[in-house]
Amino acid sequence: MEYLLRDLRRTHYTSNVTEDVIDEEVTVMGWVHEIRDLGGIIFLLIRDIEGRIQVTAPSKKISAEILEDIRALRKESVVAVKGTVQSSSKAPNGVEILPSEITVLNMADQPLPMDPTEKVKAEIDTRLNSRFLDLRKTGVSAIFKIRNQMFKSVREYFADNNIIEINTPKLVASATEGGTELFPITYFEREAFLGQSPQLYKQMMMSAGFDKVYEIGQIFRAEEHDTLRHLNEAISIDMEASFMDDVDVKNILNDMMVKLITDINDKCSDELDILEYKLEVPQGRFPDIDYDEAVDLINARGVEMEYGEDLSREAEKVLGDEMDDFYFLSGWPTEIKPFYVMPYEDQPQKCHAFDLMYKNIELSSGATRIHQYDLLIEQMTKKDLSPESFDSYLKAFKYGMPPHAGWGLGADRLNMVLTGVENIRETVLFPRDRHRLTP
Ligand code: AMO
Repeated sequence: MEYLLRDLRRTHYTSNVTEDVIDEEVTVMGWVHEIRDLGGIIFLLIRDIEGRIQVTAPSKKISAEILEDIRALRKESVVAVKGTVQSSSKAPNGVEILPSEITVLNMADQPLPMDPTEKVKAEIDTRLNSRFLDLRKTGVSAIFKIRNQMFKSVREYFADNNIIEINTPKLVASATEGGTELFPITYFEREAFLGQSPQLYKQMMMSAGFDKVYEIGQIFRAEEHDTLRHLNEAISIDMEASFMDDVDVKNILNDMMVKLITDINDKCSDELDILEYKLEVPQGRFPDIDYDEAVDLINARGVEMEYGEDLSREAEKVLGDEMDDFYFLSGWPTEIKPFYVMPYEDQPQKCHAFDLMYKNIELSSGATRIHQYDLLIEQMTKKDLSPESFDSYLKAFKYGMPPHAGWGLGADRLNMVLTGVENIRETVLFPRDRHRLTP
């Protein structure tokens, strides 16, 4: 048995083995998905990133040596199969490969810790414990193919609108988001934290004159939540724009969602079919409900909510049932939003903050920011934050900070919406939650 690649190279992915290459010699490489030995004939299903192809070995046509090699194969082993393509009405794709050479590149141990053929449903924990095998499933890799298109479309949207990509530090000195906890770390002789949000940096980039910026990066939240929508390490798509307010950046978010969903429908139709999921492209502007109105509505539907509270799960469900799929929830109480959010001029107990909701999931939060130094200090003090610990941030507001606004959009939650999965862990290769730090 051979285990090395040497000068062996793939000539075709399984998806390229079609009626166009009948009678041609091809080499495919992948995993042994299935072996069916009927005595006189053996069927192999080889799987790669693109799909599966049947390899058919009738004992009358194939050498005894190759038949022996096939019989020795174990499920999920890695192989290279060279052979001739022939048409077959019985093969799943109408063609099959008649093998002339089988090279085992790695034999898989048995039994497998889990079955990656989707025949047996496994619990999420079992799946995550052997995630490399779980990710071999077509239905699971479809989520990540959609995720790939999601980031591609988002980047395209930003590039088309002259929004500059930035990268900001994730090792930071202070908190930005009230309410969620920080992960402390030891940074040489001092205490530091893992960043909760690029908030302060994206705002500083407005003072730096970059006009419009975005970042796609990790955010770390030491929340003890154990829900289907929270992770302790998530990906946030953040944007910030100068000379704009909350309404302008809502429009940006709205337009980006429409492009994104249109793209996913156009470019990932196979993956959506695999997931048996339909995505509707939203039309026009998303409706907008004011926080006060939402509180009244929630109470009217029998779920108690006091003015000034954040939405409970039950309250989110009420709104999800009443509103369109996508909607904005705006005009939040200043008290429960972070210090950097601009209060209404005439009614400072309310502020220019909004959330973008999809049914009952919060996808994004954003706001017009305070750009005046004195007002920022005032708001920090009201929230019991010490301005001294924000020195390097505050400096950026003293020497020419333009009015600005922005938002943060949870990429993993967005991925849930685009694939229809109900557990956020499904959208992350190696999720980090309250109980999981491996693999
Ligand atoms: P916020 O804290 O609301 O706002 O976060 C923005 C979005 O990030 C996602 N998100 C999470 N996703 C999974 N697990 C978590 N634990 C988690 N926490 C947040 C959500 C959320 O809507 N600085 C502001 C944004 C801004 O104003 O620009 C911020 O971080 O989808």
